[in-house]
Amino acid sequence: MSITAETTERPAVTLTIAGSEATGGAGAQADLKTFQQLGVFGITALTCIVAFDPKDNWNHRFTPVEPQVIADQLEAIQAAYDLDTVKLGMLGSPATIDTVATALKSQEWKNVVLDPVLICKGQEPGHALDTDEALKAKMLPLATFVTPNHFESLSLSGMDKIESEEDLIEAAKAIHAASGAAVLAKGGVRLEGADAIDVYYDGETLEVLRAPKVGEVAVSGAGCSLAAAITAELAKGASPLDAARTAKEFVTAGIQARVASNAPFDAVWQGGAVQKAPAAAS
Ligand code: PXL
Repeated sequence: MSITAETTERPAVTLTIAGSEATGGAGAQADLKTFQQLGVFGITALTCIVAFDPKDNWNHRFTPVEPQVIADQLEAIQAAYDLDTVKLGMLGSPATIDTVATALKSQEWKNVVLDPVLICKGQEPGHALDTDEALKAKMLPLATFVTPNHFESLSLSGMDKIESEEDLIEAAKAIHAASGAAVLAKGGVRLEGADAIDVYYDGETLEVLRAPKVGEVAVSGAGCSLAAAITAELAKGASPLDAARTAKEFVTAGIQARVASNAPFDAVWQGGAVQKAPAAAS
């Protein structure tokens, strides 16, 4: 293979504030691979390190990064780049949420994409409850776009069940009302039916995005890659609805091309999605 320089165009710069998931399926690793694949320059502030435990049913071993170390990373990043787009992944503790909220409030943002990762197996439940509450109180108001999964939609909407497309629409509307953000509420494999549906709602436009389910088992990194793809598209100037549509196609292709692993979940392969060339001007 030979390599040649192809472009002199400068990419948009996109930050993810997220955890490391060591096996590379989810977290900051999935975000950076997605950013690269969609043509934006990715940077990361790490909030925690997750190492699955193969001796204990692949439960999560969770190690938070010291708040000062998170603040230091963000100080370096915000001094080095004039950023307007950020993605928030696993934050994992009230102390981390405070640190990240302080850094976010130190500047203006055009796009704050919140993947409201609520609990991580292996975390002590009382601790997780505090984290959920801090996330709702301190992060949700800063978000311009939120991407809750089924479990997170229940928690953020306060609904006691989401079993149908109508329920998911109600949840998306409730989360929009609580946050003011554009919402993409993900049904994934949790809702019955042949399609994986996601509900987009921004206060004006309601759209149900559909793609045929690829199997009935969730794939690691799908949620992270979806939110990262939305972030990349917003950074390139797409509207929130177009960003959601492109991200859905990107993740569907990544699930179809998934990488098998010995862990319980296969991993999304972000390289499975190839960008279409823009239509030639006629
Ligand atoms: O998929 C949610 C997620 C996000 N971030 C990190 C994770 C996980 C799930 O394992 O480990 C770091």
